[in-house]
Amino acid sequence: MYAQALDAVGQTAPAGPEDGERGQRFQRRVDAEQRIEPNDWMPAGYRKTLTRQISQHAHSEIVGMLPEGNWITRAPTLRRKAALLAKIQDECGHGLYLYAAAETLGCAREELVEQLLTGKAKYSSIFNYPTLTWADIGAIGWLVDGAAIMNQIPLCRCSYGPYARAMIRICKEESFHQRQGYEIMLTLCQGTPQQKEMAQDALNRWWWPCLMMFGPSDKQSLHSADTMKWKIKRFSNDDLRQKFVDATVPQGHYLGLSFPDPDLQFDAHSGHWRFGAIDWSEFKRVLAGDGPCNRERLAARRRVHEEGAWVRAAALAHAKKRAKNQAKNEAENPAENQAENQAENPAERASEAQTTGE
Ligand code: FAQ
Repeated sequence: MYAQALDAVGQTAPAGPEDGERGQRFQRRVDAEQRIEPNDWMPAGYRKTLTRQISQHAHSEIVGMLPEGNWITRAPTLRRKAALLAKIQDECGHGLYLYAAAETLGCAREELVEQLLTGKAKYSSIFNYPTLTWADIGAIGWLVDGAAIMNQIPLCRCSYGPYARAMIRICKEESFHQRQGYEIMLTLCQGTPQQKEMAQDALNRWWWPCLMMFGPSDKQSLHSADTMKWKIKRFSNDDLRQKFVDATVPQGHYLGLSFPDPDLQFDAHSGHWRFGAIDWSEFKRVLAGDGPCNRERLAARRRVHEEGAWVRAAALAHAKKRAKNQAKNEAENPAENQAENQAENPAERASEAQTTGE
């Protein structure tokens, strides 16, 4: 009820023959690593899958504030509280840049938010797990942000300009988040035996859900073929998952922690850490709305949306009043406004001069 289960493989529409010469030209631009911008022609399938991915990403950032928000009032020191507050505000900012990027594809933000609140849109499975102890805040920074960075760094080279540019700033901030999380884990692991145990317990609970963040296996992935061809995604789900495991296992060992996977072992031949089978039935359950916190997360988003109705109404009333005053002012002082506009837009004037040959 809260999110859809996985649909049938091969459901997305690739750039079809109906796109003809335009479609081929588009693909040549993508292949030549040229950025696609909002006013450029693009295949309907490209627009659709980008809107889907960017909006799901935005929803994830917004819902992702909730598990950490749970610990703001209980952070152990003032320094930890300040860092956690700043991190959560960053996640909110990421959500807003991403909604803005999705809007450049022609859909209204209200519509996207509505899809989240009605349970039609997905958000990352990871945010349906609870934060039971302070160590979970360390584990989220270290592992969840670590996985997010692994997935998002290649998105800085995504073929769609507004998404790629949003990702640059987001990745810088995520990298700070990852380090603050690892530092929490390090402090706990160098503390009392109870603190270390708490860190180990957090790793035990977050490890497998973090591996699921990268999405279904390549064989099961619905969209990868299209999104890789369109250079939205640069690496497959399985490749990114492997990169994450390779980077993270030595970090865990440095902390003196063990991973909850008896099959985890280093394969000297390939240079990779081989890991055990992921329980995809759990992933499907969480996507279908039956994870530990799905209902709680959506109920929280719906409640704050309702409580924020007066802010949206006030912002709209203010914008309307401003526009009315501006129109009145322009009607009363046309000459003054013309001069002001010219002074404000030197670049526009220069380009006008060029086209008129002045
Ligand atoms: N959870 O065909 P694919 C963060 C869905 S941000 C839920 O492989 P695709 C920051 C998928 O949407 C974390 N659903 O899909 C932070 C599709 O369903 P649909 C979010 C998932 O798009 C840190 C279906 O399964 N990051 O953590 C998941 O090619 C700390 C089939 O899958 C992004 O969104 C999942 N884990 O690849 C915030 C990054 N995986 O749409 C707060 C951008 C798959 O057909 C605190 N997104 N699905 O109904 C991506 O890179 C891609 O969309 C993937 C999925 C890799 C997530």
